[in-house]
Amino acid sequence: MRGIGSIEGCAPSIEHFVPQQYLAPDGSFDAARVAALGIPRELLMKLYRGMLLIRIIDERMLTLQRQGRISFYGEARGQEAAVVGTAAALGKSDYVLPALREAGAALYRGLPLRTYISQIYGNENDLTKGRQMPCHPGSRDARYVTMSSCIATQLPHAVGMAMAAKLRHDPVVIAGYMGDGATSEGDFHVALNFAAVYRAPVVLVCQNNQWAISTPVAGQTASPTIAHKALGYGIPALRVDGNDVLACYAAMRDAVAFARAGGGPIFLEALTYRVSAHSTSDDPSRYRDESVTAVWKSERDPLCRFRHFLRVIGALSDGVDSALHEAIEAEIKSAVVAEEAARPPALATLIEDVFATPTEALREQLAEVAAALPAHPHS
Ligand SMILES: Cc1ncc(C[n+]2csc(CCOP(=O)(O)OP(=O)(O)O)c2C)c(N)n1
Ligand SMILES: [Mg+2]
Repeated sequence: MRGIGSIEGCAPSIEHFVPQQYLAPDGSFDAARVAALGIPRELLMKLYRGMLLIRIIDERMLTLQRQGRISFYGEARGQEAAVVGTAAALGKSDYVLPALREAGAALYRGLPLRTYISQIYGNENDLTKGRQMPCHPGSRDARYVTMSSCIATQLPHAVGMAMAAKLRHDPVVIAGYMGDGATSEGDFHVALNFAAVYRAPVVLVCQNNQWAISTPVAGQTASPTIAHKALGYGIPALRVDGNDVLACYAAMRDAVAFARAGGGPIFLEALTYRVSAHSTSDDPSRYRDESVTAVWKSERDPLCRFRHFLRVIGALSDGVDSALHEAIEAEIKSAVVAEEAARPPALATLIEDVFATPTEALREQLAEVAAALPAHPHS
């Protein structure tokens, strides 16, 4: 999109929906246009680190899952630009309600790596006490609400939180993320309608990675773009190349400013591709042409594109890049060693957090479990 000014108050025509892009897939860019974005070099490097961190964590976690050391994992490979670019435009006191693939946003917002990995192991250090599937981190400190596995349920929550903020005159913005598949859910429509009517300060971000497990986006909707759905509800929409981190950041920055200034909800569609399997329980070669995936994985890779840009502008040398890789690898390795060695959550946590005082029935059941597990080291 050409900016908020061109969309405010009226639906743009379809030609406005050519995705905004600053870095072409081949790495070329218009230096003046990029400079006009005014992104400081320090932030550029932070974006790069955030993207690289996701890429390396995903590789490590996939290996751990294949070795049987963790039970499940869902990669965000190929979507690092959309995750980090959008997250970076939010303020510290804003909130994130994620969908499936935004854990990198939690890390970017300060979730400690060990805490993230403890959640994947579901051990005693896990903030959610092993009660969630792996890859469902949540953090009060990072203002990152635990992901809900039920597709799109986070969207009415995001809008509700935004309404609460509005009623309290709290200038926070809520970012509600979703995948393309989520836009067919009733919750999506409920959330958008309510947000539009009551002008909730929410930025709705769709990572359109073109697949919802085995359903391609063409089988998901007859809408020409996902962004059109927002227009139908009277919500202005932006569309970006989701593999261009600068485009994602710039659009999200505009969107957040729009929502914070009282403009109401705004929608951002980031066009990307799920180059990985849906999760470690999936085999995409059974339902899609993986030669298409190969193109996205190589020529359209968001990390390579951004790395090329950073090299051309002189912000990243081979030495700095490999030092960064090594530092991230070492950080992940020590987090895995520590969290793999950590104990499971104490047995009593099974009945905590439901009632202020656990009921007699729950206490009896706990005793029964404890008796059946005499060797359990934490009962
Ligand atoms: C309400 C609901 N229906 C179905 C599922 C099973 N399911 C899990 S992920 C998924 C696809 C989600 O696709 P999308 O929203 O595009 O996100 P992506 O996985 O591509 O990031 C489905 C159907 C679910 N978790 N919740
Ligand atoms: Mg999808």
